Amino acid sequence: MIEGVIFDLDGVLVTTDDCHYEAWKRMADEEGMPFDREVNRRLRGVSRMESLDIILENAGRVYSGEERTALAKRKNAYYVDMIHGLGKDAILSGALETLEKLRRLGIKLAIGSSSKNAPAILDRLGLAGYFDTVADGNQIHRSKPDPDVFLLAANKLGLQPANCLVVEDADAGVEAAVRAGMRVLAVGAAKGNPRATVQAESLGTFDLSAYLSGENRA
Ligand code: B16
Ligand code: MG
Repeated sequence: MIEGVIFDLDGVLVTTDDCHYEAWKRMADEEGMPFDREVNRRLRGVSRMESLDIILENAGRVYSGEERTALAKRKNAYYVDMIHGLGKDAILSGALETLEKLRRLGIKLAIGSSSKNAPAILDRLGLAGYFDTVADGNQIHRSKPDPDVFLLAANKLGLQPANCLVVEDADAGVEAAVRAGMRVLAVGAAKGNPRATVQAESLGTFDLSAYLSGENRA
């Protein structure tokens, strides 16, 4: 029985995955570091500092702790600037319809995001009211692929992991959900991940409420 759905935020509900890429790209270009969409794929779902470490693998020299902190701070400033400019068109296709249908079915809803900016994005786009609880990068020490953020979300919902389904666009997030003992719908960049329970292009091409109704009847 699926009683709760835990949504990743960036790349599942909103287009901010692209803002993360643009902000890292600006920083990397300024520093003369190689960075492209292929490397960016490995950044999906992982924390800010771990993302920076992946970019620095190709940087050609070792960066001190102070330098790393400054680079991450600069990227975040670029990112925060971008999210201040976001409007409702940043909400991905099918997201609102899915949230509304699941609420009508009585399914509990949570956010499980690695991002420390998740609360600001939810407020800015008027999404906060859809969720019973939010677990994000401010509340955990180990980000995806560790299961912590999803286990925290389930705990805050008062549900067992086996009764939760995660929606993810990151391979690291699919892995985190599997390690948490949850089922997982892989969308976007994670579509095709063999570890996922079910796959779809996006929430716009998949009727999650019909899927859950079917699973819960079976
Ligand atoms: P921040 P998600 C993740 O969010 C992003 O996918 C990842 O690219 C980012 O590095 C991470 O949040 C941390 O974000 O720098 O805003 O704290 O996909 O788990 O919602
Ligand atoms: Mg994501």
